[in-house]
Amino acid sequence: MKITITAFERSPDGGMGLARDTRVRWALEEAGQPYAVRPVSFAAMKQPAHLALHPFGQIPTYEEGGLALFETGAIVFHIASRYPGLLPDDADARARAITWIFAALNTVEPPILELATAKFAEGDKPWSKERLPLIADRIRHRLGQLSAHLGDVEWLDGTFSAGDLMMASVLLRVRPSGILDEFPRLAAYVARAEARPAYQRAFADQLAFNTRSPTGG
Ligand SMILES: N[C@@H](CCC(=O)N[C@@H](CS)C(=O)NCC(=O)O)C(=O)O
Repeated sequence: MKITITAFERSPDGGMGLARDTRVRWALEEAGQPYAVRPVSFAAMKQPAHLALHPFGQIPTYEEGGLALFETGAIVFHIASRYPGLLPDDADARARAITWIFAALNTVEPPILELATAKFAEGDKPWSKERLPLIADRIRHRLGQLSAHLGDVEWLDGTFSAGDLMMASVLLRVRPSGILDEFPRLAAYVARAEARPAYQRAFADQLAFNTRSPTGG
């Protein structure tokens, strides 16, 4: 069944791979599934046609036959459930890998998002200077806990899984702040994830997509 995802017509990051379509591309590459990408402009994202796919007017979305999904957690979980390669066969190991998807999105990503909001949407507010270090410390607290859990192992729970994909994807978003590099084990973990051929393909594809010429060449 043909898979189509949506992505920013032009990602605001210019192809750094931080927009969330990258994690979906990565999951599809890990699962060996071909897919098409439909670009959506900021204006089109808020129009009825896109809102029918994504009630919050965001990207990415995922269409496969009659199925339409939004939320990267649900999309990556769906890909990992439908295709082999991203979740272990053992039921308990599978449940633990799924737990890491939730942990990445519900526990690690929120303060990272808060930092981006504080910098880019609220950076001109008078209280912003005082707020930023508080958020940075909340991120450090979480990364410290994650680093302690990871220790010196390669992946969060045995073999690489959708949980690692989501966690590395979330951690990549904090790297530009410099905070990730304060945690060498986590920086190395992200580097291992980035070195995976599937990530390399996903990254290259989003870069080509976000730097294509306006005429489509
Ligand atoms: N929780 C959602 C967040 C989706 C999201 O924030 N998408 C961003 C791009 S990475 C977006 O569409 N931003 C534009 C907007 O919100 O108007 C998910 O994981 O899919």
